Amino acid sequence: MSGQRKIIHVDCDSFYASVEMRDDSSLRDVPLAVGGDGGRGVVATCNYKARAFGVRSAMPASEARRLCPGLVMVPPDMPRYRSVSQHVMGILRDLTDLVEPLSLDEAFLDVSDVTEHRGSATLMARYLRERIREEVGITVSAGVAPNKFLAKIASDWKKPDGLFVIRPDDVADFVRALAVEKLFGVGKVTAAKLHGMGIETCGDMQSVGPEVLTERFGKQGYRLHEMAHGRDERQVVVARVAKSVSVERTFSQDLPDRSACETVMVDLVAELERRLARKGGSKPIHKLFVKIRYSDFSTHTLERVREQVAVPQLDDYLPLFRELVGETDRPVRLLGLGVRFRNDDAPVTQLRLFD
Ligand code: TTP
Ligand code: MG
Repeated sequence: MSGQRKIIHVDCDSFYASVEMRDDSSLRDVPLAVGGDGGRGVVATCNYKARAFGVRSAMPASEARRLCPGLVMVPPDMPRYRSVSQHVMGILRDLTDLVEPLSLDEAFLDVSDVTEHRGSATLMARYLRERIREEVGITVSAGVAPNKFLAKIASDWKKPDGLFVIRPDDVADFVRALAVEKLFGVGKVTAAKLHGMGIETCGDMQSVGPEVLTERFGKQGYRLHEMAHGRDERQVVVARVAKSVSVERTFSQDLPDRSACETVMVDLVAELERRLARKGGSKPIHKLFVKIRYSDFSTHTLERVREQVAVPQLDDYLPLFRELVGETDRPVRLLGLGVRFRNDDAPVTQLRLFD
């Protein structure tokens, strides 16, 4: 490993609720929860006004209402949260390719080799928070540290709308006072066991030593020992880049002829466009392809290089389809279409071996 790493962890504040407040000004000054409001509804998240009443994620809606009688509840709108998430992740990826999303609203960045912002991870985190606030219209909290586990703790430290930095020189002092509950993987059960051993902080854990911890907790014990010393070698792992995106549909009743297929392709093209927006981003397209399965289960595909299309339309696929099926009308069981991306930039992966 080459020297000290610089990791940023970014986590949007009360994410679903923040999106709702952004898009509807009447929700900005009220205690707000997002979730199912019915008899068995559950709170997905809530804004910080509602948290002041004790409302929390995963709480039954009925309990949330009891704690906070003025609570406003709205149903979740996942497509909108996904699109806001893409916007946020796009801003992060502008800074570096080494972005590892953990969910819609949080990600790790390895900025060790970024030279912009004078190479300062603190300045980078400030810049990201500012840009997301201005361009997306929501607030995010960020943590900066020499590794993932500390960066994640740091982003939580000053939430909401906060930034907290743990410099390499601060790590020893920081972890010594850190409650074991804050450690990754330490839930109620492990915490209770540790307390039973007289261990409240990482400092306490340091004095116990790795043998005792491994004996008591198995493999997790060693990780606890490492974290108690502020160590975590896990790399930021960038997801493998999609090589293709496609949609296909199997019909409960075979499509009788070519014109029926062409009608269905209108829907498939629309679905492909949505999926491309989600998965493909703005990657350049290399090929288009069409797949067909006849009622006798024989399957055929045809692909053609088409580099000029940005978002493929029905007219881009019809020639391929017609070439593939020829003149005969045979009943069709499955129809699919898709794109393959140009593969000239090697995928940025930093795969590593932890756990
Ligand atoms: P979190 O980041 O855990 O929570 P949050 O963004 O709402 O609040 P904050 O980070 O400021 O503490 O989760 C992100 C989103 O995931 C959250 O907005 C809603 C969803 N979620 C659920 O649907 N159910 C849950 O139990 C949790 C914890 C989150
Ligand atoms: Mg969050």
